[in-house]
Amino acid sequence: MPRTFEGPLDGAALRVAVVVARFNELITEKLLAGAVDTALESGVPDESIDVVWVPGAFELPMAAQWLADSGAYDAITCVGAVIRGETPHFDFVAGEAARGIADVARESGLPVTFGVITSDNLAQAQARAGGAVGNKGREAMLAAIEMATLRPLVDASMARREGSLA
Ligand code: INI
Repeated sequence: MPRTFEGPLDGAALRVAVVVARFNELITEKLLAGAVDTALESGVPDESIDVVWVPGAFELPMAAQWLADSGAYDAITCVGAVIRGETPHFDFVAGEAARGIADVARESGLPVTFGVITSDNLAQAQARAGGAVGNKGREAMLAAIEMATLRPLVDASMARREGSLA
């Protein structure tokens, strides 16, 4: 039988941060609410949730890096909304946000999750911010919690395996 690892969605012991972009705030405030509500529903204590605002999605990776470097969090969720119709540099802003957030996650070893809507128009963004297609902030927080609780399971198992081989 293969050994299987899956992080439980239990945030009781976690400290989390949400980094939220102010650009398209009518959308991002809904993503923020989705992320915070999901953390609370998953058992993260209210006092263990911090929220950090930045100007736009382009700035999300830098703030996430600061928070990761602080050592104060088990997981970080980034939320933002980049809407193609509103900017000729959509691809740069969306691409840098995605690449930067992935870089911070890999380099810090901390779950830093991507709750950034990238859509063609406002209606598509609304649908993904608590509308018909769900809430990207909620999805990103669930991913953050799952990854944060998965890590110790994997670490402990690998340590046991190394111990048994020693
Ligand atoms: N930032 C966003 O979060 N979403 C957008 O749709 C957007 N548009 O349209 O340009 C946007 N631009 C600002 C950008 O994120 C930076 O804040 C700015 O370039 C300063 O670095």
